[in-house]
Amino acid sequence: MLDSIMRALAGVLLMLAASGCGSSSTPAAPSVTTLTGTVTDAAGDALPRPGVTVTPDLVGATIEVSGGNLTLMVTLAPGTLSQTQTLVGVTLDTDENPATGSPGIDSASTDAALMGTDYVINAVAPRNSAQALVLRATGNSYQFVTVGTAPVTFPSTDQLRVTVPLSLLGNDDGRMKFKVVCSQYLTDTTLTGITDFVPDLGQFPGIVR
Ligand SMILES: [Ca+2]
Ligand SMILES: [Ca+2]
Ligand SMILES: [Ca+2]
Repeated sequence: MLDSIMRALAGVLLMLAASGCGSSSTPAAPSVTTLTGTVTDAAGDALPRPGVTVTPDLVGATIEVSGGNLTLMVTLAPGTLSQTQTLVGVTLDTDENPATGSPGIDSASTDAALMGTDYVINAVAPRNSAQALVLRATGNSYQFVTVGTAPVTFPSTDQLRVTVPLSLLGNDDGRMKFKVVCSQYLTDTTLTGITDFVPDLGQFPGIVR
């Protein structure tokens, strides 16, 4: 008697399990999760700097993380990106902890309460190349070491793209805060001050989720 009840219960459980499966008619999502974050900025707000005729002017940036890689796409206002002379710097707070990494994103630590920069992707670096440098903060003191390089491509005249494996970013989970700055090379070893920020200084950083 008990045995038949148990078998009947098992049958009901199987049916429930089967109906549970059947009710979800959509196929399982692919195992590759894509995380994204986008920031935008006005055109025409870049700071003119001595020695530069066309000032790099950021209008937007997107980070996409998928399949173990981070792909960065930065867009400048039409005609303001020099593919060989503009330096775009992407500051990443990979652990989303303002207390770790370099404080803020500029030398005045303006954003220190919002971001502690753990990694920077500089593109192009060096000048006149199609290469990006990946840098890691070595402490809480604006000091960085190079941890790798990546090729830079230009999908259009005003866009720059870099893909970096997460293994170069401390095997981060891809969730992070970020801001983007730009400046212009004056010589191989000197740059203008930052000409534009996205999001602007003091504003909350972009978030990759
Ligand atoms: Ca701008
Ligand atoms: Ca940090
Ligand atoms: Ca993270």
